[in-house]
Amino acid sequence: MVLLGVDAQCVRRALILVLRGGFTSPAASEWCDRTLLARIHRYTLNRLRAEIEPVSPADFMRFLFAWQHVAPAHRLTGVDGLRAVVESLDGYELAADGWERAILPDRIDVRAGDEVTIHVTNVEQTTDMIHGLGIVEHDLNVVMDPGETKTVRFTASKPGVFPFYCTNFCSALHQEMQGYLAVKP
Ligand SMILES: [Cu+2]
Repeated sequence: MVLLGVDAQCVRRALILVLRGGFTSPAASEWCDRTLLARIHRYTLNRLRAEIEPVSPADFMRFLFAWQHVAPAHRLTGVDGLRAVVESLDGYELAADGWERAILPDRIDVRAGDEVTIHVTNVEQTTDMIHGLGIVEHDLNVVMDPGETKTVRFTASKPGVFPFYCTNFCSALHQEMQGYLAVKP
C-alpha cells in the first residue's frame, strides 16, 4: 500500500463492493461492481426469457391444427399420408370407431385419382341381419352376412361428394346407415 500511497482500510472497504471472477471469459481475472453485475445478470435473464416467451393460445391452436394435419392446407393423402398420421398418433388410445369416424377423416383427404380401399364389417350377431354398402357413382354394391368383412377397391376417378348407404333394408336404424365420400380435386 505504501507503493500506491492508498490507505489499506480504504482498499478493504472498496473490495467489499466488487466481485472477482471471469466475466468476459472463464479464464479471465476481472473485477466488477456487485450492483452492476447484478443488473447485467438481470438484463441477461430477461433477454433470454424473452426469447422463449410462450405464444398466445390462438397461435398454439393454429400450430396444433397444422402439426396434426387437420388444417386444410396440411391434410395428407394416400397410404403414405395414413402412415404419417398413424405414426404421429402412436400411443394415443382411442376406440376404433373414433379413429374411423373422426381422427383419420379429419386428417386424410381422398384426392381424385386415388385408389380407395374400404374394409367393411357387418358386426351384427343376429343371423338374418344382412347389411350392404353401395356407392352408385362408383358402381359399388356389396352385401355382408353377420360377422362378415368385405374389402372393396375402386379408383376415385372424379372429385365431388358421393353418398354411400346400406343397400339392404335391415332395421329401424337403416336410414342412419349412410354417409358421404368426399373426393378433393
Ligand atoms: Cu341397412
